[in-house]
Amino acid sequence: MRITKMETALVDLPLPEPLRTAIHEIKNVCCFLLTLHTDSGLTGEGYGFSFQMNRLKAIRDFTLSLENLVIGRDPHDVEKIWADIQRALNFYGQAGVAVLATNPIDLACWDLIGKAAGQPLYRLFGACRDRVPVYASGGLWLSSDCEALAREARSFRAQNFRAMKLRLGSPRWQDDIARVEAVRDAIGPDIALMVDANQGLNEARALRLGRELERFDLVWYEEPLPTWCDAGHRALAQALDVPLASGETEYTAQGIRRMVEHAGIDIMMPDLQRMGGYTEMRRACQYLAVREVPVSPHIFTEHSLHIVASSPNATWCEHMPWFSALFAEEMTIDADGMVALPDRPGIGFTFDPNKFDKYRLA
Ligand code: SMN
Ligand code: MG
Repeated sequence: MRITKMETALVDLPLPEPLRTAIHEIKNVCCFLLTLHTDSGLTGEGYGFSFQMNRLKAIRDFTLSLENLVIGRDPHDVEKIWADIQRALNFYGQAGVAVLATNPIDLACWDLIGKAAGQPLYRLFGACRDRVPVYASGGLWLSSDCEALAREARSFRAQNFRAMKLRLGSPRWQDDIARVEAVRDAIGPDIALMVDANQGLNEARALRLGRELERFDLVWYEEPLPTWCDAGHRALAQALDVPLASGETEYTAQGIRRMVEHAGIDIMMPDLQRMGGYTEMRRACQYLAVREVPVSPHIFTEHSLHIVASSPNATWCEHMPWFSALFAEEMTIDADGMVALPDRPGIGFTFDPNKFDKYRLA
């Protein structure tokens, strides 16, 4: 099987209302779709995303610049393709746009490998489960007040979720505690609760808030500090009785390794596009398994399901509904708050232009 053509599309998915985290103002979810055509007739699909279309176009252009390393290749040579791309992009750094641009190519190669084998990816990777626990992440934003948070939390529970994540980072820590109280009161003690401060705090604030958070039985306290604050994370981990999670803005398995070795984070959250696709994501997860560090992949639910189902150290899969508008196949949350892995070959979620055509850029 040889790759014959790269086809791209840009899709600008509007959100019903703007969202805020401690550091993001989010109005649109912009996606760059990549389809790899082959001489076998099979096609492989991958995508990348950002919040700004003008910057996403730069990622698309970087991906297209890699055409000479992709056309004519057999997607089964995905490790070599990944290495060739990183070598070609060494000048631009093994992070940022260079890695983000690699991701859709790597995803599409793996999609082709799965389709050629007639197997869903998690089974090719080596399955350890065929359904995975998910937590609701498409809500409980910093832009919602306590009343809205309680309403949303109850609605997540009614949709079968057994876990959910709340965004923190209010100007006053007392307001963050009121937000946690509102959600905990709404869902009761049996639903798992995570909180995420999106790198919005400094060490003193993160410690003050963290001490107050200890009484809520949280699954984790995510990104209290900027990603590079290794010493600050270490101090927090020592001082606090709540597990720390981080890692979503680290690039490649090397970034994940640095954080584990120097920051002492309890739960690592590698992000598929910042790993540069499944090839490096699996390397990161296997490194974390050796270090006995639990993994919960960051967003990209349709794709991350395969990582959670094939990584013994993976715990929760993040349920972010933003990208469902791209795919023909739907996902259901069962009565236990779990999602079953697709039995379809490859990624098992396929682009459906009928769903996104109205959001596509000319
Ligand atoms: C997040 C995800 C996507 C956009 C903004 C924030 C968040 C998470 O950090 O972990 O889900
Ligand atoms: Mg986060």
